Amino acid sequence: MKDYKRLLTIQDISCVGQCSLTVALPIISACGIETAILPSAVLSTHTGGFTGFTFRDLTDDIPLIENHWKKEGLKFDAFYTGYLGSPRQIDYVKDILSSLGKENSVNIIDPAMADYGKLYVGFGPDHVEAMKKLCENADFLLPNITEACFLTDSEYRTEYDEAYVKDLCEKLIAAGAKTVILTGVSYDDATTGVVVYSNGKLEYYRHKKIAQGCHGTGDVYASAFAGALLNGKSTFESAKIAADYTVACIESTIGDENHRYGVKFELELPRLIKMINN
Ligand code: PXL
Repeated sequence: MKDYKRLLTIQDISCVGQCSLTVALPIISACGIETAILPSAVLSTHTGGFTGFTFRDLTDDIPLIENHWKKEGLKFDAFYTGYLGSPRQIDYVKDILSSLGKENSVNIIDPAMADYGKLYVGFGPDHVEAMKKLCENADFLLPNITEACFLTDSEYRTEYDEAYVKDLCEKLIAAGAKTVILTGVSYDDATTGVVVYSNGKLEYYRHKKIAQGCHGTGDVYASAFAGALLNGKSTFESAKIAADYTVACIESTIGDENHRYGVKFELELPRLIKMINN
């Protein structure tokens, strides 16, 4: 019988916006992984570029759901956490990682809270402090440069060299993460890439940079990474597959001026599955 893994992903549902759960559930499921969800909040849209969005906080439901699952004896092979709505919610999530994990369960943590040097709307320093504690538990930590800076109290720079990047990774490892996958690492105008850092070794996968910034690409990346990793791909191969998939999703979307809130990740799912099965 084919190995069949069960992952729990905890993040919000942004009803429209192609990010968080509306991206994670289809992508990871398409990779052949049973994907349970724990919605941290329900928003009418994501918070980037939209105004007047609704926000239903589900923090109080989290321990109730956790307790039910505990009674049912449900356990997970892997966890993938993304955007979390409040520091209290982050504390609950930390508890779930220890109470509902199997012996060798894998924690994939995307500290989705900031980009372009700034925290997302509604987040402050208390959110960063809570997220630091969650990240101590990461087997795989997937920040962008902005998030890595907030998590390590480092200066955010738009121009940097490998020494700066290595320093960020080392600080994240010193804080408890086992492997860091740092996204959006760009040393020139034409290319960007992903750094994989663990056991003192830094590897870099460079790929094409597409000028237009699209929302939700961090979530698409982390979901594809989780899907590849749980299919037995190595960390570097998973980081590379996720990067190639994300670039393809952006390329499928650019040029459509009405579609600036997310990427058309659905159109590229066959490509992702092919790379995973290769
Ligand atoms: O893609 C990250 C994300 C997830 N969820 C919500 C967001 C964002 C980014 O802005 O607003 C609600």
